[in-house]
Amino acid sequence: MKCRSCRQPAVIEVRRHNAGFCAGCFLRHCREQVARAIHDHAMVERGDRVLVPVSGGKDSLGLWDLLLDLGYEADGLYLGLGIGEYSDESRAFATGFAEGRGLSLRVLDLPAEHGFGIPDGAAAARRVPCSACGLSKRHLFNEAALEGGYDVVATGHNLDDEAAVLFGNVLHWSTEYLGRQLPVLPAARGFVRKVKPLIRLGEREMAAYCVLRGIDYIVEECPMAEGNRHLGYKAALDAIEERSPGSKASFYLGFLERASHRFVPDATVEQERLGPCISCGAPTTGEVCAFCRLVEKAHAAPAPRSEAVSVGRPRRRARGDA
Ligand code: Q46
Ligand code: ZN
Repeated sequence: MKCRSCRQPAVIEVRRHNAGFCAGCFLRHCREQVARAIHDHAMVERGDRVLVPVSGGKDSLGLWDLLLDLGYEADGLYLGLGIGEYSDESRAFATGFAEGRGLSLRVLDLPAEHGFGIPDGAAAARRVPCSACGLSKRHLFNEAALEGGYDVVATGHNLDDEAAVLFGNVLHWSTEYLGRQLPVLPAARGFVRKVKPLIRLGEREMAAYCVLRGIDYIVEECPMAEGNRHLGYKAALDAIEERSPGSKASFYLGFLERASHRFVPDATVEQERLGPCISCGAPTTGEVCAFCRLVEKAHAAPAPRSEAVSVGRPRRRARGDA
């Protein structure tokens, strides 16, 4: 197979585009896809300060690299989740990337700063781990961005991730989630703008991008992911994509173009009910935000499984931003 652009031998085939690329043209293709997503959805403006939460995986490290390459001012944020060896390893990949390139990376640690790790916090709150993890990340990324004066948080959700989430939301007709499943969530009352610049690149493309750019990333999946519904949706879409290349892109990008606006009113109702959490000041629809409730439950749990639970107490401070 030859490269679609320059006719040199191809090193990767992207079936969705029915094309092969040589290394140089593939890297350019990735940059173009990110630049197009940013432009089409007005994600980031020149001069914006971007915060990129990095997990040590291919998507977040690749995104950080791509944003810098495209000339954006982007710093990293690593959040330790207290998931045993997996967290130790992922942190080493994130710090290794930043140190190797002389980049600014802020490191936060859930057990050290809030007194619990995801496995214990989830058990204490009777939530599935990914739910406790997701709400902690949303809260702490937003808080870090506000504290650091960043304009935007850019996360490494790729096309496969977004198509799988959409699939789940459609299966259950979760219209409120569908109304928020946008590649840009604008800044609003205590929330920093959030963007997903990798929506036009799949998992395989991101892995190839990192290999070709010499980016070392953690290949191992988070052990907490096992059995979660998201992986089932991904597998179902993979099977469809195998038979019909381009299905994921037309499903997700078609949703953005033709259907997403229909669900926005369902999400707006929730937004209008937001007020400040009485404990931390973050925006919430209740009195106390979901993260503070999780922290309370983790601390109240009688028999923590990890030593991390005794490390600290929840921080109580007011932030009058919401
Ligand atoms: S880190 Fe957290 Fe993921 Fe692990 S606990 Fe689930 S959500 S799987 S991106
Ligand atoms: Zn709170």
